[in-house]
Amino acid sequence: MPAGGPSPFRELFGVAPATRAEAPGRVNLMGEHTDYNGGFVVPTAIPLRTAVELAPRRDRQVRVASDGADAGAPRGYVLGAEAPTASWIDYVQGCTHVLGVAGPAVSGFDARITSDVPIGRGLASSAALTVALLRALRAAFDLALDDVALTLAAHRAEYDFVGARVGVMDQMAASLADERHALFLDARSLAYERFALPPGATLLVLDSGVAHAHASGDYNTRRSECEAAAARLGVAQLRDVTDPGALAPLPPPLDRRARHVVTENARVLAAAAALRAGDVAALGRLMVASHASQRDDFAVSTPDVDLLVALACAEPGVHGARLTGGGFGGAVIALAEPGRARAAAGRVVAGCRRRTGRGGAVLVA
Ligand code: GAF
Repeated sequence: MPAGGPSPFRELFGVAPATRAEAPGRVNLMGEHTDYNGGFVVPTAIPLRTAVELAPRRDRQVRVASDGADAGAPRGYVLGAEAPTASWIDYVQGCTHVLGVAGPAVSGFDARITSDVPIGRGLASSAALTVALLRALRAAFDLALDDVALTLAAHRAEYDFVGARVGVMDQMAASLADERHALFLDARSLAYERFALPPGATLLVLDSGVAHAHASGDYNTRRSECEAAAARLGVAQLRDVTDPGALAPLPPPLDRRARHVVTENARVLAAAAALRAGDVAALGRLMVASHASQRDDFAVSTPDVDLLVALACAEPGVHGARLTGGGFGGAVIALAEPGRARAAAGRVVAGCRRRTGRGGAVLVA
């Protein structure tokens, strides 16, 4: 756009935006599929973000344009008549639906979404969108929502309206995490603590090029398996089991699913201790163990993701690597010595492309 020319928002809607808000994507350093089991996670924000520009309207019409998947003319709906469509607009509808349940808090609005958080790569693009949108709505309509209430509204939009039975980690990270700290979160009590990321390591984010969709299938199946395991063991959530030996009565595959959750929770606690001590070598070893558990017990990895992890771990100067996020494709994180990180990332991605002929990109170094 030439300097001084009309903004894309004005070109779309004929008015200037009244407000603009942002939220980041995240990677999870440790604790995969533990949040909906009442356990622990330790995500951190990444420098990829979603922004929402927004202008209130006088009627109850909502019009939203996105630069994402099906970019183009704005999509629309009427407040109070939200209905799922199995597309990105459902995340917007989910937010206004959740706000509307509490009363007519907002009027219609025009909004424009821009984002560089890739969709379906395990980097919490949907939470970045819902948290950014709710922040914009909070500012535009002066809503009395503190950050935790806003986080929970974003979670309900995804869980209740979109139908992805996700835990609360991604919304908490989008709302409360930053790029210099890890957010150590108890997903049951929502108590959290921030640890500075160790200065002796660089975090790499490597994309497998394979996308997932949590609202359709495998993720919800894993959650149901965990709930079935907890019910058979007579506990409220798998968080309540700390001894893997107690899982012996479970039939396969529930025994393996539960073993991942129980051992992964222990790894989060160990990772928090390693972060506190600035022990990057220990953190790297925990990442490697976490990946094996996700691959062998929880069955959420894919051959391309396993290859990225194996190539990364074979690089000198890389402390460890693991699948991050919900899995079934997505991205890998690796912890590397700062002076060797970029070169290692380039070689890993090139090696992956050579072997598979597809995918593989450095998203954040
Ligand atoms: C997805 C979900 F949204 C999170 O709640 C979490 O369960 C994660 O997968 C796996 O750890 O990102």
